[in-house]
Amino acid sequence: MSEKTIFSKIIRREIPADIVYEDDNCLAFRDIQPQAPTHILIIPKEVVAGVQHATPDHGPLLGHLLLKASQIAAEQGLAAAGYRLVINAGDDGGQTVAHLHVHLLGGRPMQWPPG
Ligand code: DGP
Repeated sequence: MSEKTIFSKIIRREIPADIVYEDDNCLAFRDIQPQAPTHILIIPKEVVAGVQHATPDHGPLLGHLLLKASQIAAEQGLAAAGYRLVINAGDDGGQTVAHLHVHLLGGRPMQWPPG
């Protein structure tokens, strides 16, 4: 596994995180700078630097991340009111950690367009 980012260290339990879900392919934990009452990051255990670096081989993994985000949202009690999933890609997208991650945001009404 690459040792590139802080998320790899979270996967390896080298730094603490508030983990809410884990399976063989992904890990979900609470964002350290929450932008909503519920703010969870869903990341693949395989290091993919961002969705812009995903290949067709990553299709099942990308699907898995979205399905788990939906499952976690339901477990967090967000399904009825709704929530937002965000993937930031690259500098203009606001991506700061070069390890693919899906933001799950909920617990308040979201604005559109995003900033
Ligand atoms: P992005 O800007 O899309 O790359 O989002 C990266 C997110 O990662 C950002 O919302 C803050 C979060 N984050 C950065 N470092 C840590 C950390 O060490 N622990 C946790 N739980 N979240 C982190």
